[in-house]
Amino acid sequence: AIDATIPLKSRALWNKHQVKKFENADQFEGRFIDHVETTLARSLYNCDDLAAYEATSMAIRDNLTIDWNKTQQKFTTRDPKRIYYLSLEFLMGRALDNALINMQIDDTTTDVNGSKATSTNARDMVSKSLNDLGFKLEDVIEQESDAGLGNGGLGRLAACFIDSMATENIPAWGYGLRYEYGIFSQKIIDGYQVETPDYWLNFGNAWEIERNEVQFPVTFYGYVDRSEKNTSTLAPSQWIGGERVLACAYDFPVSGYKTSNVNNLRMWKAKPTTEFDFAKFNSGDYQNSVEQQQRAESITACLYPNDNFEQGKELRLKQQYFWCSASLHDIIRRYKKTKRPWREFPDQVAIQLNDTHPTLAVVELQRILVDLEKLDWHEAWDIVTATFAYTNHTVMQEALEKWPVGLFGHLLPRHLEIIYDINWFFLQDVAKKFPKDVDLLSRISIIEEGGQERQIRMAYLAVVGSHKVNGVAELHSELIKTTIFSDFVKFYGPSKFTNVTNGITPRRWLKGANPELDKLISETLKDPECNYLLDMPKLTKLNELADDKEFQKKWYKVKMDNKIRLADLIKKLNGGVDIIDREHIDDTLFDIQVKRIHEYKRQQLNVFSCIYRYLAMKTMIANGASLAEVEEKFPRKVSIFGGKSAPGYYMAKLIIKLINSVGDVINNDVEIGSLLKVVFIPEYNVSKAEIIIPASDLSEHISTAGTEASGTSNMKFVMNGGLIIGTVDGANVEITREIGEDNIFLFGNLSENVEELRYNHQYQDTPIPEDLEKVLAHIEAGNFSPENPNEFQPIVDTIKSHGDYYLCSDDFESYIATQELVDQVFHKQREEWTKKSILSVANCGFFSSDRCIQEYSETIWNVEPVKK
Ligand code: T68
Repeated sequence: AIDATIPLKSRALWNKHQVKKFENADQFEGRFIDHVETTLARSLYNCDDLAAYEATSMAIRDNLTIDWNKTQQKFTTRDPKRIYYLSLEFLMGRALDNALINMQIDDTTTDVNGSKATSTNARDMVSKSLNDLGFKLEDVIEQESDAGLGNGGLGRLAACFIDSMATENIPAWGYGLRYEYGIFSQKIIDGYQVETPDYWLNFGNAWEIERNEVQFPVTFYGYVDRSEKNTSTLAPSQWIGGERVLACAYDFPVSGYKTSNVNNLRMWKAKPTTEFDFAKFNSGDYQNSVEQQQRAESITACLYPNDNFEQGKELRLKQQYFWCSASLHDIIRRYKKTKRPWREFPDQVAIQLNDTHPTLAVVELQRILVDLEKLDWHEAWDIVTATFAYTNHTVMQEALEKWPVGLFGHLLPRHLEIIYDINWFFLQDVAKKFPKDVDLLSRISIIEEGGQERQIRMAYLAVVGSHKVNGVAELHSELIKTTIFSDFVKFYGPSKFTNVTNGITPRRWLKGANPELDKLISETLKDPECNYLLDMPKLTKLNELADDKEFQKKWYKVKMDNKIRLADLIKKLNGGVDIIDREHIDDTLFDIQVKRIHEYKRQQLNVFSCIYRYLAMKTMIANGASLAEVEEKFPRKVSIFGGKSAPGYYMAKLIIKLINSVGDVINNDVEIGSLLKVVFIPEYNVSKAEIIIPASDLSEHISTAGTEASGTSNMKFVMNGGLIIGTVDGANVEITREIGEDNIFLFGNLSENVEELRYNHQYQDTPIPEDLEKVLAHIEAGNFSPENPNEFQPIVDTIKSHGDYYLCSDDFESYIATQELVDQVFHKQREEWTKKSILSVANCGFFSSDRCIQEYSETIWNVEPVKK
């Protein structure tokens, strides 16, 4: 592989100065000081925690970069099939701790005191070195801002997958956008969500490598040139672009657990081209011309802050095309180096579409093959469909991407033509197969007609352009076949549609977030090197210990410590004042719902149940019951909420305000003391999740059946020994199967009944349960908003007057009854509870994202690991 044209003398020099990784504490310390004094231009005397964080990160990045180079060289020589994961969101969180967990060091040197250091764990080694240098690893880690380049589940899934692909030695690259502003940060002011910009790059980014040499021009607007000879759209066409911007690559090395393979996450930033509008310049409008150019950067300025909702803004479409075009040209450039013919492209390249956001890549590849590479249309289309596969994350109408043809054709005129042609051939095939079904054609068409304007249905385009379509949990994968894609199942047959149940990386979500639990597990499994993290089904050994009283005690202690850690965080966020009663912490059920705020996720149902509990407690007291009697009926509990609302989502923001207002009333009611508390944790993000999740006794996954495609926080809670109260929705179904139905608290209506229940609300008055009526009446009376009594009326109205679309009233009673069962087990049968907690962890192995990546690799991508 070594280029024979390089003279021996030069090669010798390169070899002599070969860059080496640090391999022990001493070498790490040397690198650290190097970076402080040269890269950061600081010294011993002004090296603060932030500088220490940067120097540590850069020292580790150096090691990763060396392995990255080797890995990429190896892939170039071996030339295996590669997988490219296209995601508009990568919700990575912090990198330093994760890199330390993944890294292996074999330290055999002796330190200054003559004692032999034997640590093989990079985290311990770096921690000790930082101590010696005058820092604490925990404080250093805290300096890093979260890379919050995603909204929620979809973006975090991409981050877990990129971790598992590296761990599983899959030749994979991720492609995304390098937003200057990630998901906004959330302040709570007077109970309301207030958004502030997240300029996460404020202190630079130690983990990225700016690749000035990797740049692609990307074109927008313009027109399609139809020369006389060239009247058929199927023939190659010339797209004469209007605006041009540059896509510049920023690379993030992605390490895997216990492997020297380092994969790449390539993120594009938009920059102005160096071309200049000379007409403007000459007319003296220099300032304007510069400003125009500057506008290029706005393409990658900001992440769209909606989850499960598509707004249809032109800038969003621009982001999508910018990213798809740059990524495809990069992929093709790499492919072309192999000198293989085009027909082998799908044997070497698999591209996974994370939702419909990258569907333009399908069209762009077809355009490149037909217009630029001059392939025949059908030959090109076979290559395209063999390359792409598509993951669907939702069946909810408001989240399905559609673009008005006017807006689309203005920005991407040639792509619109190609979509029409794709559709034309597709509909011909459909008509041939079902000649009598006239309605089918309009139903299945990629172009939706009949509304005010024709719209492109991106999900349909993604299905037609891919060879496999998968849902993200079993129930969801069945639902897409019977609802949004039922006509496609009729046409293609069911085998095009498959399921890959989501997963999470146990490195971050177990070892990183819950070091005490990791320690207990590795000791118990006699696995000091923590190899179980690569083979999570090994945890089933814990089944034997579920009844062991000694083991239960240790298990319980871990949970207690994590609850104290969370109580400390809540205290800090509350200005140093405790909300949680420290004296009774082990008797307090930590009941947690953290996720994006959305009506379908039903935080409102949870807060209604808090109000119900509060009112019932108050009634008991009013009737003369003692606090002990109240506690007997309603044991100690703190309901913890967290999550962001999309800035423009009125109802979700009002739900946040309601939670805070209810908390204000309940937390300040001296009559009930500390028996019930309601807490809203502001700015829920990945690093907060790492503290919150390990502290749960119970977590809430209570979406209306059939609405939550999978959910992944449910898996995180279970992996940390928290029990679940949930509906029969998303991956709750598989969690029940894996851990056993005795270890999960399920309630509520099933998805097959949802349609009928909704119908009943519309056409017959469904009665509202009496206890819910009381709750709603209390809200309507203004008891949580004395200054503005009608403030929460819109929430009440969704249930009483607008058809209760999310079926809160239908599930309320079984929810309350199930909570009573929870209280019973937690407070009266604590050993039983701990046993369930142990069994949850013992049987959660299926939910490792490593298993997902193996399934995708074998059943969809047809790629294999490349190890040594
Ligand atoms: C989530 N989707 C699903 N979407 O809601 C969740 N949407 O059930 C599933 O577990 C997870 O994906 C992973 O599969 C999202 O998070 C978005 O964030 C989103 C972003 C932009 C546009 C639409």
